[in-house]
Amino acid sequence: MKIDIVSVFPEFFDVLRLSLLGKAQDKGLISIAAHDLRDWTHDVHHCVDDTPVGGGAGMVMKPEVWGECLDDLLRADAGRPTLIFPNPSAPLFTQSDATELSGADHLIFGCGRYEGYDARIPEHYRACGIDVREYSIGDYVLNGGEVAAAAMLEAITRLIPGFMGNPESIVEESYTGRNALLEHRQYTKPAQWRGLDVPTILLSGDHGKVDRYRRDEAMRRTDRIRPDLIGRLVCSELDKADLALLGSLGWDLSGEHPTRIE
Ligand code: 6GU
Repeated sequence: MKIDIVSVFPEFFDVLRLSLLGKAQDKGLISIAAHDLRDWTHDVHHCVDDTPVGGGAGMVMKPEVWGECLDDLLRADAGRPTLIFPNPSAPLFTQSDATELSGADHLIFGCGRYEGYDARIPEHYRACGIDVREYSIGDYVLNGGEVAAAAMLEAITRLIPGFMGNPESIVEESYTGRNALLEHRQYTKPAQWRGLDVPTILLSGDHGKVDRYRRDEAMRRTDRIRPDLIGRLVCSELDKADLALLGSLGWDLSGEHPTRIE
């Protein structure tokens, strides 16, 4: 997978050399290039923004500079590129978006700063028939798209076959698959630490019991912290023990999805 990132702070992405992302680049699984948007300006001040039309606070990134930059990056493309613009006012980026995009062959992240970018930029490339996505990474405000792009990039690339040392760790983790729950808590040795015990059932060696304990724990945690995820489970895909537990936690399981009993 080829990844281009456009930003006025391209050095921000030096961190992507570290850890598994660095290894994936060394292995040739992905190639990442961070570009300085100001390289596509023609004025002495390398200006990339201007005041918002219609008034208001802050600055908006100019379409002409982005247009020249993205045209160049798209011209170099042989496959099907996907353009991604981090945007706090866009739909939430989810694990299923990450899964879908992990099959792409070229991603281009366009990181806006200040109050954002001219809305005609994504509109133009969409009209050209390019796959253009705008995503937020959560309900909070960042100074620019850089942190959001790094988060999405990490979520996407770790799903590329061969990226992870142990591919099984992807199968079991939170938010994966149709019946997504928060993951159960994890423990390692020693069995006792500062007066706190590992749950004894995990030491039993009985895999069936351990699996059930973990599943119950995952459902209880999800019920408490993210009941919206319980509401998205599919009742017909739950086993007897799942249904009994959710029933005891106050869920009605007679429909397609669980609903809270008031
Ligand atoms: Cl994608 N950008 C910015 N600036 N803030 C955010 C965000 C994106 N997602 C959540 N907050």
